[in-house]
Amino acid sequence: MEFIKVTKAYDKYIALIELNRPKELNALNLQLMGEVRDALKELDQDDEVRVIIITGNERAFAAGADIKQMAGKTTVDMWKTDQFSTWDQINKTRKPIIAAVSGFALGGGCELAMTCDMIVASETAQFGQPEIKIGVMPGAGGTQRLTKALGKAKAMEMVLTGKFISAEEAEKLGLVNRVVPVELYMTEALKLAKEIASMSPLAVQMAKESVKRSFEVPLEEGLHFERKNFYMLFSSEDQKEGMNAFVEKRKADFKGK
Ligand code: DAK
Repeated sequence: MEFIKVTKAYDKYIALIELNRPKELNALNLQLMGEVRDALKELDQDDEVRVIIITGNERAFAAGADIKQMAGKTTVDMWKTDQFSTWDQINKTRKPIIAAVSGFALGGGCELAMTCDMIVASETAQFGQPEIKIGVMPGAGGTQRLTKALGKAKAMEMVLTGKFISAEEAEKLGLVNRVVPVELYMTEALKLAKEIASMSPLAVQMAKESVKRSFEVPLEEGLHFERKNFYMLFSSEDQKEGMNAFVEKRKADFKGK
């Protein structure tokens, strides 16, 4: 891996993917995105890992797709590289992903954060879809996910003017889970990850799948999907462990079985 670093923490339950092109503000070139896709695919299959965190550095989560790499590209070039399959793959990750965002989360960087399941932001984080300023528009979910998170008026303004919003505003608008001082954003993301990692990983993944489903289907179908997952969890050892632990007044020890 040249442009990301992958490490594990908390009894290997938590995997941390750090975007690592600091000089370019973590601009997402094809190779970096390929590495993120491959790492997520591997971590999703890794039984030890329960929660994944994606982060950048204090100055930038990611300042967008690599403009220098894209500048000379034609429609045919873009079609042939089929970068969307990379993004689709990321979106298919079953384990919960937390984006720990500090500094710039712009364009593809904002889209990557929104593709994650939760966002913990530092007070210095800035979110934006500035593609309009370089003659294009969001292409990796920005017009859809931002609109679903913020509503039409705010999303439209951000997408059509390219203006950034602060972490504080992003929290007010419901884009991020919480905002903390810059020196604490990783600690806070790890805290959230640990809390989720102490639950049954099967229940967590099925619950994630069900919440995500609500964005895709009408309520009736979503409720049906939720019920199937709910029933399914009653065939897991974790369900027995969780409920028995409650009855026996002890802490549950979930094994993901
Ligand atoms: N691409 C390439 N290099 C970038 C970059 C980017 N997006 N952002 C910053 N850099 C580089 C700068 O060129 C500079 O490099 P040197 O000139 O030193 O070699 C270095 O990072 C530091 O940046 P600045 O000197 O500009 O730093 P400042 O603090 O002055 O400004 C800034 C920070 C973030 C406001 C500014 O760098 C900026 O405006 N950056 C561009 C932000 C942007 O427009 N982002 C959207 C890019 S378009 C797709 C999926 C997704 C996408 C496309 C396709 N498919 C699946 C097909 C997404 C598209 C985008 O994200």
